[in-house]
Amino acid sequence: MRYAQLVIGPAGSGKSTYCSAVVQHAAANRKVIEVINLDPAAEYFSYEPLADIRELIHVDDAMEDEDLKFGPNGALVFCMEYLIENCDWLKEKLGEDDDDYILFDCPGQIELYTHMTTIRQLIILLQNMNFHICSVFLVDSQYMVDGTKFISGTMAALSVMVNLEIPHVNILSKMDLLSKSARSKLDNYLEPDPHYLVGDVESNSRWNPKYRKLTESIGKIIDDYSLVRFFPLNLKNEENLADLLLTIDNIIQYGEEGDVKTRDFDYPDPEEEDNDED
Ligand SMILES: Nc1nc2c(ncn2[C@@H]2O[C@H](COP(=O)(O)OP(=O)(O)OP(=O)(O)O)[C@@H](O)[C@H]2O)c(=O)[nH]1
Ligand SMILES: [Mg+2]
Repeated sequence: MRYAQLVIGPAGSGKSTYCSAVVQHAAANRKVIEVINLDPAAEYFSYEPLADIRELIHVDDAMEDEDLKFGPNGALVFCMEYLIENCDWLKEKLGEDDDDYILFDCPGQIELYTHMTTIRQLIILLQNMNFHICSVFLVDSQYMVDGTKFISGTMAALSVMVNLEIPHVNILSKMDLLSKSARSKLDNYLEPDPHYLVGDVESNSRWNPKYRKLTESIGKIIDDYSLVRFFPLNLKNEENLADLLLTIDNIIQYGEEGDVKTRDFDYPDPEEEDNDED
């Protein structure tokens, strides 16, 4: 069995920084976690990647090509499709070792996760290579400290969860940047209470009553069905990171000794049961 985190999220949400922090944390605990850069437009990251998509294709290749002439966003989507079409490159880089633990540092284009199918195809490819995968969706906590933004971020997370169909953890990144008052406001949202969220929505526009009602209904559905939860992450706090990794490791069954146990269960004989009732 092999283990992976698909590190995804909007542009600049802290994906590459998270990958570096996880690698360092693992090293400090004598564990090996590797990172593969899957961002064809990446310019800087501080980890040493096991593989780098830019060796296969760079976003500039798709933009400068005389026939393709893509803009930056189309070029990025093209590169991800190119990766799937040329998946032998990735297979070769991943090799066939058992027990690997890999972080995939993905691009920051949200459409890839909310409704396109390329990342889903990548997931199937990895699952066929024996990977247990968890998607880790980072959202910058600074954009979540008012009611409407929080609901909007929650809906984005929900779209990703529905589109990718794999075990999923939502992270509020960059918690170290929040002021005390912003932190306590966010704490109220983390136990989602639609009334609290709606209380935060401004009430000075003409269409506001309807808008409030819609916001409240969405908040209520999310709350009633426990659809989305966020894990607040402060990378400067090792214990906080360790807690998160423990949750993820449990999800992907990393570190469990031996195979997953199967239940030894004898189904009752229906005939015998009928006789008992008589
Ligand atoms: N203070 C603080 N800054 C952070 C944290 N995580 C990321 N940053 C900063 O936020 C900026 C973006 O971080 P990245 O890790 O490059 O974000 P990304 O999601 O990989 O960005 P893209 O790959 O461009 O989508 C950088 O300037 C980081 O230094 C954090 O936990 N705390
Ligand atoms: Mg990045």
